[in-house]
Order: sequence, then structure tokens, then C-alpha cells
Amino acid sequence: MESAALSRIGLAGLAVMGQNLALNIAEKGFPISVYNRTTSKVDETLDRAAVEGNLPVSGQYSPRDFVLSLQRPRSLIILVKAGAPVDQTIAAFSEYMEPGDCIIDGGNEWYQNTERRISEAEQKGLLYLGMGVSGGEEGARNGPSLMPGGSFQAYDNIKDILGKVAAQVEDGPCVTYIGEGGSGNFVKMVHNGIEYGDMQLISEAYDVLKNVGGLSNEELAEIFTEWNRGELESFLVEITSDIFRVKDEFGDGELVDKILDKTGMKGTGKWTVQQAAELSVATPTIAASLDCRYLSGLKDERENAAKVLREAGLKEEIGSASSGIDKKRLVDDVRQALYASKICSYAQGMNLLRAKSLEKSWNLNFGELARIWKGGCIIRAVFLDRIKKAYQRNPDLASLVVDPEFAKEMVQRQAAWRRVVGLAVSAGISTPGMCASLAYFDTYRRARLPANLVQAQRDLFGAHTYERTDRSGAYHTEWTKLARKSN
Ligand code: 2AM
Repeated sequence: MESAALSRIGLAGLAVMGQNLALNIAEKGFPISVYNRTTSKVDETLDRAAVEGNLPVSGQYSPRDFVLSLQRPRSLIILVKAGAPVDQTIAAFSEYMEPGDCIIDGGNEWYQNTERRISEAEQKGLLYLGMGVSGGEEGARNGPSLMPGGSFQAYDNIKDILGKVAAQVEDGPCVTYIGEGGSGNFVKMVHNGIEYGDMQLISEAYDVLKNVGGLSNEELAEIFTEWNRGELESFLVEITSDIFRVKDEFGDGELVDKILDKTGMKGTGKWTVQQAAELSVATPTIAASLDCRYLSGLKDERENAAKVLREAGLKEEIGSASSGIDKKRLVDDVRQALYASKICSYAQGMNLLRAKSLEKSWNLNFGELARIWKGGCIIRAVFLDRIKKAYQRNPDLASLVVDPEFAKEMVQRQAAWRRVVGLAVSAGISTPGMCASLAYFDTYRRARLPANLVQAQRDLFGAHTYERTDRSGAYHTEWTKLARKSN
């Protein structure tokens, strides 16, 4: 019955990501139908398909025509705004869909929405995937990192397409079946949290080099280019080196210095930190990067605080910290501090994923997650190969910090790391991400913490009891009575 003219797959929601992903799929040889609520975007996509090489894209102008233009079992990707628009889009299409057909949501959706939609779809016999897509506009067009979770059958139906569309690295395409339920969205969310951490750590490295080291934008561009040839090789380090080179078209100097220091955000970093708190997992580096975005938003208050504290006698300490600084050594120290801080940040993100995987029985494969992040996505980095290998060596690794290879790297870098953080603290340059990572490391690695005192306090004021190091059982002590009696 089905004619050859039917498309292999469909994509609805032709904003930037949707258009680029549709053209990528078509370019890999899979005929695709496209649809958008505002139909001018369908025409825009068709124009691009023609210009970019006569790609097999079929424009559809109604939900019904769109659904009926697909081969069965139908696979239909939606890339509309997360939340209610996804529900509205599903409602518009599902009317024409049949049992066995599949909906793939490629948006940055809250994982519980996906889990609700999976059961709603099941009631109609439809299959459902929540697929994280990372890589921005460029990634969507030329190869993103894809994190599909939900129905395995739905994944299997389009595995060939995803395998060709995803970014390719030496150990395969940057896609894998993540797990059941909303696992694909959850993994993408944590990926974004890790991305917040990476960006924060890079901005701190920049701050220290610029304000303590006195480096110019030109020098910074060269340093980041150089770093991108070594252990820090990554998309974010590479684009950072480009940023320092761009001149301001409206005046002297480089554009970076004219950008308002207020960071925007869309919410996935906040969700990551909220989930970490829910699951009692420490993610201080990611939390610090989120807090820093909040503080950056208080531009007026910060300007006022700078003024009030200057008037109150606060002296900038940068001058004394930076006088007589050995630039070359500072650059090398900051590189090491950045790398060590990154390891701790990834350890936190991976441990959050592990806690969720246990809670939801997702059975996440952390080595595979690190592998599919090696290409296409914003956090892509050579370093992820080391993470992949760490989890291959030991899938039950308690923390990246105790992987023998990473442990060695942390120890080698800790002196430099402490120098950078110490210098920044004494210069009054805040490095919340690096400090959070270092404190995480120093807390995690210590066999004995001052938590004994907190337990004693809790027992004193709330009779919460405590355990002892030398004998089993729960104890309670009449602290105040004993203390005052002995005086
Ligand atoms: P539009 O072009 O018709 O606005 C990103 O905003 C994408 O989500 C766009 O393709 C947009 O379609 C789509 N979108 C947003 N809200 C939607 C809704 N309620 N129903 C369908 N598509 C929606």
C-alpha cells in the first residue's frame, strides 16, 4: 500500500535546531517530512534543502498530511518548546497515528514530563522516546550528540538514522540507547549542568590570568590555543580562544571586554542542582556555577556594593598579588588548576547520574555516556576518553577521583591548584568553581572529617544520638550536665 514517496521519518518544529537536524537527516540519505505550526518555516526549510544540495525534504502543511506522509511504523521527531507546546503538538499528531508509531521529543524536556508522556502514549499503543540533543545549531546540522531514552523498540526503529546523523568519533557515533523512562532527558540535563561547571571554571581561569597575571586578550587567545593542544583540548577551550580574537566593531579593543557581565540561562543547570539536592549528592562545582549566574544577574547591586565597600575602605588586593608574578608559571598553574577542577566537576555529575540510575533502575552505562559526549556536544573533549576508560576499568567506580589514573593526575596537579586558588583568594578574585572543586577533593579524600563535632552538637541540643568509632550502637550523652559538672 505504502508508496515509495512516503518519508522514512518526520520532524516537526522548525526553529533553528529543528531545521538543522532535519537537513542533517536528509543529507544522510533519509527522506524526511517536515512540519511547523507557522508554515512559513516549512518553506524556509525547503529553500535551504534546495540550496544545500537538493536534499530529500518533503514539506507538509497540516498535522494530518504530515503524519500520513510517513512510512509505518511512523517515527516522528518533535522539536518544539518544552512543556505545554510538546503536549499540544503530540495531541495534534496522535489523532492520526497508529499503534506501533513513535514520537521522539528532542527538546530539553524535564524528565518527568517524558515519563508521563510515555504512559499516555502507551495507552494509545504509541511508542515514545525523550532524546537529549546537544551541539547547538552547528551540531544539529553536522553531527550532534544524541541521548535517546524511553522505548527501546522506538530506538531500534531509527537506530540506523541516529547512527548516521550523530557526530562520529573514532570509537563510533555519538549516540547510544540511554535507558528507560526519562533517562535520555535526565542525562542531557546533567550534561548541561556539567557544561555550566566547565564554562564557570574557564571564566575563572580567564579572570585570574587577566586580573592577577595581567594578560592581554591577545595573550589569552594564544594561551587557550596552546591549551587546546594538550589535556584541555575541548570545544569550549577552542571557542574561548576564538572569542579573545574578535575585535569590537563599534570601538577600540576586543568585543569580549564590551559584553555585559550578566549570564543568561534556561533552567537545566538549576534542575541539575535541584536533583542533586533531592538525591543527597554533592555537586558543589555545578552549584557554584549556578550561584555565580544568579550573582552575575545582580549587576546594579554589584556596582553599588563595589562603591559602598570602596568607600568603607576596601582596598583592591590585586596589585600586591600580581606584582612580581611569574606569568609563565601562573599560566601553567592555572592550566593544571582548571584540569583538576574539571575532574572534580565531572565526578560530581557522574555521581548524580549514578544515584538517579539506582533510584530509577536505569542501569546507565557511564563509560558509554562519556563516549557519546566525546563528539558533537558542547562539553566534547579529549578528556572524556579518559573518563570512558576509567569506567571501563571499573563500572562501579565510586568516584572519578579514585580511579588510579585520575588519582595520579590530581596528585600531580594539586600543588599548582592550591597555588592558584590561594593567589585568587588573596587577590580578592572569586573563583567559586575552583574553590568548590578543591574543597570537594579535600573533603572527599579525608578519612576523618570534623563531622564528629557536628554530631556531638546535634546530640547535645536535639538528642539525635551519635555512633562511635570504636564500638557499635547509638549513643546519647548528657553533654551539658557532664560539662558543667566537671567545672
Ligand atoms: P512556531 O514557529 O509556529 O512558533 C520553537 O519555538 C518551536 O516551537 C517553533 O517551531 C514553534 O513554532 C514551536 N512551537 C512553540 N509553541 C508551539 C505550540 N504550542 N504548538 C506547536 N508548535 C509550537
